Amino acid sequence: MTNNQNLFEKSRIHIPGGVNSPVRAFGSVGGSPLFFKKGKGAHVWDEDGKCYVDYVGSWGPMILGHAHPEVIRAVCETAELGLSFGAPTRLELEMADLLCELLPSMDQVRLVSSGTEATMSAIRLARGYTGRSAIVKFEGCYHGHADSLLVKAGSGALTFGNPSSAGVPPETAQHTLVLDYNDAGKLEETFDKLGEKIAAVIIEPVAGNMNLVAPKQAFLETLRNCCTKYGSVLIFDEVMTGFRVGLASAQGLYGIRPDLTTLGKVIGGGMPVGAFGGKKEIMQSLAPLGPVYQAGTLSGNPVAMAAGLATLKLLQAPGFFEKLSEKTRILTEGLASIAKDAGIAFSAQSVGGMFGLYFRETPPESYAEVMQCDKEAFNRFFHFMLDEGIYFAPSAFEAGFVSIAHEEAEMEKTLSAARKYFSKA
Ligand code: HOZ
Repeated sequence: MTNNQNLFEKSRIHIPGGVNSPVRAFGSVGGSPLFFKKGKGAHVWDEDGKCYVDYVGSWGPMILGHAHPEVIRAVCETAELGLSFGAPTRLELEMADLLCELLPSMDQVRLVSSGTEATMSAIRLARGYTGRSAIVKFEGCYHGHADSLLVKAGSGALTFGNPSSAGVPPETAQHTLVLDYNDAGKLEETFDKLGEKIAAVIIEPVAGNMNLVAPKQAFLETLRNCCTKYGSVLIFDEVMTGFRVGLASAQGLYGIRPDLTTLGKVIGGGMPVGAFGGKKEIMQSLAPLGPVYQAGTLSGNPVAMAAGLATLKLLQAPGFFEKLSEKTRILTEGLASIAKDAGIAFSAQSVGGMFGLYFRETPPESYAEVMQCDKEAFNRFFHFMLDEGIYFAPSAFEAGFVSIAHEEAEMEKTLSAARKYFSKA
């Protein structure tokens, strides 16, 4: 038994399923999960000492690569001064000022401890601000695990949703409408019928939790117009895309100004963090100013702020996102071309430092199309690449991430392993 397998067996005794987040269990791809011991730059090492080129990057935050010296220094220096005060600190002010400067849609922001907390709070705020209950989400988009967001489509396009997890009361799910991503027509139809009841629409402006699905520009524009026309709050969930697809995030890339934005991942540089912010008029409904309650002992934690500020400082370097996007494009275009030469039904695409790999002729545009991908083909590819020392997300339905520390050598290693695989597949 390997060290990884041994640790997994032991973990199952006191941790349900042996993991603290389901996808880590390798349930989708099969086999035993890796336990990581360390990371440096573009690489991670497991408990058996094997080294991998890492394309998960802690699911997005590690945009500078692992253990970047400046981030580690900021964390250590801040930790020396105390880990948590449950009171305001200067670092929270610095973070709030920086986020509002980098995202023009954000007048004010509140810092929390996770992406789930950010989206859950943004939904409550939108409901409190509008006095309405209904919300709209899109099938395949994931916004953390708050009850009202663990909902799948109901029986018809205009019916409210059903819980997608046990433990979510149907009464809660019944305030959530689930529509198809990129379907502008259905969105308009829904708003024409129910617009005055809709408190908010929440969307991943580039979907990254059903593999990667890129938005159609016209769809995002329709979304903005519908929300403006009916006074519904448009929430961009940029927990994944924030400072990952560009310095101005997805809202800058597509030129759409949301009313509220949720953030996490990159803004914590690998420490637990979340944030939600937007129009001042809406944000002023939050306690202690307004009637919408929200609080947290570790909110704006100084060590997390220090890691996030150090990360955000480095990714503002001139040309950072051009370089990151180019690296990611080299990876996806390389993989697609190798598969094409081998006659395999495979496609790939990237947005900034995020990418999607699909065992399907063309990149999917909706959840239904994602479901048409050949999952078994992905699983075989995943395990071959893992053996070769390449760590992709352990599920056909997750996006991948490249860091600025991924260099030509790592790309070449990846493409050469893929060449070996596709020539035999
Ligand atoms: N939310 C991630 C999947 N899209 C998984 C996070 C984790 O397991 O760390």
